[in-house]
Amino acid sequence: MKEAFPGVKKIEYEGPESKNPLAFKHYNPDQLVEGKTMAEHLRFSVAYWHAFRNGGADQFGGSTRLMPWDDGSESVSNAQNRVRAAFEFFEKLGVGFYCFHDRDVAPEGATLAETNKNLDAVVKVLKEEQQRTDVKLLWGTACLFAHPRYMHGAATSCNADVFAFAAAQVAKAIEVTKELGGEGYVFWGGREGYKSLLNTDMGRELDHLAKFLHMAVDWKKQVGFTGQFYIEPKPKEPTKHQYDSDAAACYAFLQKYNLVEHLKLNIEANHATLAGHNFVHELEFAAANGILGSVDANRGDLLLGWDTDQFPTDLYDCTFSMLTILNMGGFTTGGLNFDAHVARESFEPVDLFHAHIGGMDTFARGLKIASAIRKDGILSDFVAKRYASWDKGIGADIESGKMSFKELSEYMLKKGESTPNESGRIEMLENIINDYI
Ligand code: XUL
Ligand code: CO
Repeated sequence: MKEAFPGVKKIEYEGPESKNPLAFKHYNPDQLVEGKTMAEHLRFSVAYWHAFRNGGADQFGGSTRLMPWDDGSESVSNAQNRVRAAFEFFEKLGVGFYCFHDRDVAPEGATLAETNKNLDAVVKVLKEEQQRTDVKLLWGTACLFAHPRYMHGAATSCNADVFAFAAAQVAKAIEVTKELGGEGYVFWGGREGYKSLLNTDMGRELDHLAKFLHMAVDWKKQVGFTGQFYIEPKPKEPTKHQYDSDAAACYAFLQKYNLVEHLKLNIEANHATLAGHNFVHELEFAAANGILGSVDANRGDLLLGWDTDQFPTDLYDCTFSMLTILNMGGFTTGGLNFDAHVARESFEPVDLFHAHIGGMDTFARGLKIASAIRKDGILSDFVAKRYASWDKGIGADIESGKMSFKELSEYMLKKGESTPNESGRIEMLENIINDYI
């Protein structure tokens, strides 16, 4: 096959002074930060569906992107060529991982058996290319939302046969993920939600979703897949109400159905803002509950109410998210997957490089800044001091469970009034963060 990106050489680190748009200014893969290389901290991944399947179409017009390696057909040979183009891109970009849905990489056939055969034929090339390049699979997933059979949902469909089809599809997708050495597997509930309560039995649908995930956990053991399972929260799109609406809703669901030990969360920045949260709020909630697994790194547009999936270039967001990730001890199986697409106007192949370079450099800067903040201890010292009343005396007694309402009433009746509060100093802290950025 001809080179897919003939005009682009391997992207190198040239440092902050470089003016070369096709070079990294901050992402220096081998540079050590807190004892690990940047590559080990950030674990960047390319999302196959956006980088190689999304042509830029929107509700008002068709695809704009030039993809000279793609003949536009739904043939297996075209899918295999696309894989070779994708791995040339991963290699030139210097990224360690990629992610895909089953239907991104291989075309759907007339029957499930035919579809599985198509998938196997493409997985063979994925495996060859992984071996050739050492690029790894961060996670695999199944597309349970695009085909018309999933119009009412997959695991939450009113049609039991559709549940069965989805189960068979996920079983195969888990097998394929294992075959490719995937480090994780994501469940994003594409159409697991509802549009109208008039035709929906919500309790039954939630029970079905839990049953589906338990079956997946059993299957994982049966086939010997040792990667991490994740749920990806999202509040809306495509259904009006999605069951996995945010990190807290997912955590409650996992707890109710005894699934916490089996699934962590894959937090996506743009999904957090759609849920009315900051990206870092979702990360922090997941980390505080021990279920932060991986990240879909992108950005929304607060003036638009939909999932715009833009590349992350907001330094504040990237700094705060890296602070949370460093504070929790870093990724294990997870990473930063660019679930983002180039703008419809950025239609040339080279734009794919510019987009990813920007995302990688912004997170690398965020990592360096977050590490400097941690080293100086300014935020952690402030927070520790703010909660100092809990370290001894009455606070320590409450935390250790020695106190009841009776004793606290006696304590306060004797004291008469609580110790005065101290300022939260929010503006001062915001100014300090700006000094680091
Ligand atoms: C949809 C979304 C998905 C998941 C994988 O908004 O983020 O692409 O990341 O199914
Ligand atoms: Co995503």
